Amino acid sequence: METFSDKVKRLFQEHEKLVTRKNEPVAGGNGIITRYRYPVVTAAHTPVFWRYDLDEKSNPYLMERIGMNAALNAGAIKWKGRYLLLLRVEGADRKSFFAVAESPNGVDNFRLWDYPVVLPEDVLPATNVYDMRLTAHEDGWIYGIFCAERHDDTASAGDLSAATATAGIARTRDLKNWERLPDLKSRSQQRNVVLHPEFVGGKYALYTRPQDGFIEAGSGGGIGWALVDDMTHAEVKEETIIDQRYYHTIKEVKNGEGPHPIKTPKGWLHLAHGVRACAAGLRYVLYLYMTALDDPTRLIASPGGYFMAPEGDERVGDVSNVLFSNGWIADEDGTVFIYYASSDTRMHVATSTVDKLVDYCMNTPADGFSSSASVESLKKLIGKNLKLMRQKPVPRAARSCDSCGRNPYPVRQEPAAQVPQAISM
Ligand code: M1P
Repeated sequence: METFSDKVKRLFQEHEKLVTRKNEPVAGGNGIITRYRYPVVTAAHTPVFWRYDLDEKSNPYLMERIGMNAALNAGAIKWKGRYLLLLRVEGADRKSFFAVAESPNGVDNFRLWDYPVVLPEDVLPATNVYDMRLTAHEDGWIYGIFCAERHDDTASAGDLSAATATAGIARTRDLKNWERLPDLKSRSQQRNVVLHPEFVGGKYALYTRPQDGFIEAGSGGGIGWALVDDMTHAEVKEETIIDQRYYHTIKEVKNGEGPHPIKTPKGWLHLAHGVRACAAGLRYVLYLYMTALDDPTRLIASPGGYFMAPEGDERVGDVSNVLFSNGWIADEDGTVFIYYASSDTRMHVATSTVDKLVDYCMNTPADGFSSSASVESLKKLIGKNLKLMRQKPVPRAARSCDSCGRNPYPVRQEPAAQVPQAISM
């Protein structure tokens, strides 16, 4: 019979196997990013000693005492050569808190630090905190801005789900000891607030997301921008929208800045999420945009559509059909590690390069806001490609149907696109 200590040993062995599992890039894809086979962090990655009381006297059945539900929406930073995720861990009790997971290579072997982050509550205490964006600012501090959620006490009696969203602010120098600063003052509710890494005109700059209610963006037109004199008393006095929402796009209902933008020679590269509504509920996808180096509020590239959307198993979880990212790391060699959560349940990584992402932004057609505009973009690419294909024939195998050997594309019906001899069937 398995003894208590055998069971403990097994728990630790299984956990170790999970944490040290080698991750593998998934072959194929769209040439823009590479997904990885396994999630990088899940609730099961939390240490065994967080979940089990390992004392046989107080836990003779070796049962889980504190359940972990999800590990999601992580901020990210490269720190002393290691890849760190500042996770939002959600317990079985629905409370989220922050915890650091560290990896030597950015794609696997993420191991959580022994203790979760202890965030001082010496300001107005929050009921729930989540989705921290990390910014190593040029002032020398690492700032963490996150959503601080509290019950909306102005709601009618008995309404226990009414809540308010405010941007909580903390800072650290070692990711272990945190100083809590007063919440961001703002006329509206705020979620998805992110600190720009550089001073702009001598001021701190924030990406904001004004919203009328806890969920609804309402009159909040999109991703905003505000300059702040002092992070120890941060207040949004003036807010301008730099990336708008539009009807019938992937960001029709709301959008929000992801991690802080990456500085590239061609401009600031931004990762954000866009939300649309459908019969199945809200669908969250990721998109990119770029702003000018000399003016981070000036949009210089706005590729249409999503950059990443939920695929396969990513589609299902606590809040299905959601991709969300608030952390990425640009390495010295130009590799970009994009950390994203799927369906509010687990963390994944996808890799790309700064050059590829900039190329994607600069050369993906912008949203034309109508079906006919989309067809025009498509026609332009098709026309260009068919011309090229006539000049430089595509190998036969690439255009034939494996089983019947016939051309699967109806090019023969289109007189303008006569297939050249070398690739005709
Ligand atoms: O459930 C999806 C996401 O919903 C919220 O994001 P937003 O404010 O943009 O709608 C957040 O609660 C986020 O944590 C969550 O992943």
